[in-house]
Amino acid sequence: MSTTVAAPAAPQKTHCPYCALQCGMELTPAGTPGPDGRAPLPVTVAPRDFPTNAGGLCQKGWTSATVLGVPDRLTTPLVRGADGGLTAVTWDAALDLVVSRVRAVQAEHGRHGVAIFGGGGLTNEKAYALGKFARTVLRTPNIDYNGRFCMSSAAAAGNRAFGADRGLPFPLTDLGGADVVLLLGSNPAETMPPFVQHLAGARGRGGLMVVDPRRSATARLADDGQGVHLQPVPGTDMVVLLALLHVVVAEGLADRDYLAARTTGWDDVVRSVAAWWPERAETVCGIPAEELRATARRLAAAAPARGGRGAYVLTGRGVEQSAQGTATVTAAINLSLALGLVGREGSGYGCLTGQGNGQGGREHGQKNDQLPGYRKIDDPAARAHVAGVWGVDPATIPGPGLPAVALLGSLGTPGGPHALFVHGSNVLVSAPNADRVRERLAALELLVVCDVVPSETARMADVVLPVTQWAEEEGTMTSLEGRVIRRRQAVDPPGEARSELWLLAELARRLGSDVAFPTDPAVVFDELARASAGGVADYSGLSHARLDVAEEAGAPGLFWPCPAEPPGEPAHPGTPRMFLEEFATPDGRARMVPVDHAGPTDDVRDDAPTYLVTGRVLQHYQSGAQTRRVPELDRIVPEPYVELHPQLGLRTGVADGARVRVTSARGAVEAVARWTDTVRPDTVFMPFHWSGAGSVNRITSDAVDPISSMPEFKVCAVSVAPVPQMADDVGAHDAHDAHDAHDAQEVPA
Ligand SMILES: Nc1nc2c(c(=O)[nH]1)N[C@H]1C(S)=C(S)[C@@H](COP(=O)(O)OP(=O)(O)OC[C@H]3O[C@@H](n4cnc5c(=O)[nH]c(N)nc54)[C@H](O)[C@@H]3O)O[C@H]1N2
Ligand SMILES: Nc1nc2c(c(=O)[nH]1)N[C@H]1C(S)=C(S)[C@@H](COP(=O)(O)OP(=O)(O)OC[C@H]3O[C@@H](n4cnc5c(=O)[nH]c(N)nc54)[C@H](O)[C@@H]3O)O[C@H]1N2
Ligand code: SF4
Ligand SMILES: [Mo]
Repeated sequence: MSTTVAAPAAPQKTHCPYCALQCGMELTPAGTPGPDGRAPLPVTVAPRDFPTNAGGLCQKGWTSATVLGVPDRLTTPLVRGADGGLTAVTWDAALDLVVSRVRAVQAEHGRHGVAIFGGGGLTNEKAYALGKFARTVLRTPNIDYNGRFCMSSAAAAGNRAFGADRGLPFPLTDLGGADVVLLLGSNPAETMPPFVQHLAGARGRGGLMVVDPRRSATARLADDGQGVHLQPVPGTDMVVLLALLHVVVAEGLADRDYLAARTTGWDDVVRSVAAWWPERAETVCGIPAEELRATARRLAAAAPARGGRGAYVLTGRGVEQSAQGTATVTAAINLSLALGLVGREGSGYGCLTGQGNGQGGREHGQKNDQLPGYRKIDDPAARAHVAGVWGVDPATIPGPGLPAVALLGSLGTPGGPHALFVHGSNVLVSAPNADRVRERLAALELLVVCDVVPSETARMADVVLPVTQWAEEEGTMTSLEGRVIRRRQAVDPPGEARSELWLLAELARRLGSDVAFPTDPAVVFDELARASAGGVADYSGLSHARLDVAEEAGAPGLFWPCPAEPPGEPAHPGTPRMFLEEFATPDGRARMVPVDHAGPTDDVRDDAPTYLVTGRVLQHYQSGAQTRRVPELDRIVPEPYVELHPQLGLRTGVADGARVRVTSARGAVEAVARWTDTVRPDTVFMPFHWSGAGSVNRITSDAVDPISSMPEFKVCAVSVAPVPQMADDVGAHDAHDAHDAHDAQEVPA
């Protein structure tokens, strides 16, 4: 039944499984191949030279191969038995069960009653197949993915302003030449450590500017004359940006020629920042007016129009995961356009995409409102083109479905989905207001989770399907720069683990569909390329073979758009730098849109006077499903914690190292307190990588941005108190552990 080819027992050039930097690595099977030529575990990981990492890897990358052989790796399908536990079964039995339950749900609730939740870590091929499966086999509108948690505000703002959303519309190595890099809400020193080398140029010229309510590892890179750290009140970056643009206007620092030639909407934007003079902004964001003025002047001086070497404005999740995330990114774009930075070599605006395939994952149709090639699902021409590639009637392709938070919130409700397939996300840990998500998952008639390990979400499933992971499969990923790169197989999958391409093809066949689902990733890519032809994200000039040849010839990946050229013409070289001539809007100009400050939805108040901000630590990745299973990483950061300022600790009676309870309108979590003066005294910080009593998403807000539907993970209001040390403390823990154990069924080894 296996469709995977035995991997040759030779070193393979591939990329890290985790973040969007997609550091280049080489995997070498360390054992001797068996008589069948199969490459056994373990494999050794070595960094290799690739433009984003230049030979570097972070701790997660170095230890990534451990996840291939973890003791609880899923190796066989599991179904929930009469006793409530998960039991190993054959693929046939598991798929038969899925098919009969899907049919029952469809019969009772209609086609939209079955939903899919995808992931930004899936290869381009899998993301494409998943969207196609939803629209042609299930014929449900309800497919969305975890990129909604991650990239959607920057994507919405980029699409609106530039007509296209490629996180970095320039190669990362361009950063090195700039005088100034302004980083808003991004902590690459922990989230993409090898990225830091690209900041060396700006640091050397004193031009690294970091905006973060914490003095993060990245903010510390701006010490000793290498730049500045602005430490705003959480959720007020909008005000910082409006004030910077106010100064640019007031002091005549804008690039008037560029604005006239390349943009529309400038006059409205000028009016919109008039009321945000620095002294007023200071009262909201807490950054001294003179610091705002100095920052605006330094940034403007770096702009090409003023004779500088160039400047980049980059946003991360700190400003995007907000109910005003799209507006805040728009403010960052307005500032960049005012200074003439965008679509110009040596300067630019970009957002730092997070997940391994966060960029490609948002292009090929696993978004609720999207068809491949970054096409809109409600555009008749797009529907006709893609229907032609799929061999279906355009009228059978459903319209837009529910975005992620609404999708999860409607599970098991009247009119909502009653069956859910999860591919590449651990929503029980990573979605906002997670206790509510647990309730909704429990209300489903069918939960199918495809994963490589028994994640918290998998342990709630009715059916768990073991799939192949990065080093066990072929495919492509698209890095944070929009560079399409090859993922290569180095080892064979264990046990009965199967590729999701095979799994979707099997389900399509068993559900009676006659739509073709190829299982060879190279063939799927060719189809994806045809489906993307003429779209915003055009891959039609690419193929696995072309990418392999280009890499051999020293071109590590090719940038989209890369359209197919007519026969006889030289192949399109790809597009490292976008918008140099014009933007992807109908009139070729960037659209400036006025925005204003609203503040967090769940803002501080008397009974919740402290800001909670959330984010990441170097050693753990996302929900921790993978990195918590790597002993070297787990040992360094074994449990959740709460960073708080000593002043707040003294005021609330929470000692350093003691257990602290953090309570929001949604509930309470408990973890170890870590005193640090790197966080503002009005703010606590928690990483989100764990389940259980200290799982911060049990208390985060599920308010969403009205344009992008991205949830407000970053800022909510909480109160902070010591956890009583006595008997009732023990009681509280027991109760929580019991609650967890109840839902998290043991998985047979
Ligand atoms: N180690 C590690 N690396 C990762 C990941 C991981 O889980 N672990 N995940 C990958 C993914 S998917 C992503 S999306 C990226 C995310 O990469 P980043 O965006 O760099 O990561 P975060 O830690 O979520 O947030 C960055 C910073 O935002 C700050 N912040 C919080 N609230 C605010 C605010 O109101 N304003 C401002 N200006 N800043 C604020 C936090 O203090 C934090 O330092 O990382 C990728 N790389
Ligand atoms: N409070 C708070 N919450 C956040 C954030 C935050 O900053 N603060 N950040 C948000 C962001 S930016 C993101 S991206 C999300 C991410 O959170 P999740 O969506 O939960 O991401 P992961 O933990 O990476 O989950 C990926 C799962 O897919 C599995 N997997 C790996 N490879 C494959 C594959 O090829 N196929 C399949 N089917 N499964 C695979 C992994 O084992 C893992 O269980 O978290 C969000 N949640
Ligand atoms: S920075 Fe990202 S891609 Fe590079 S090794 Fe670390 S996790 Fe992997
Ligand atoms: Mo992300």
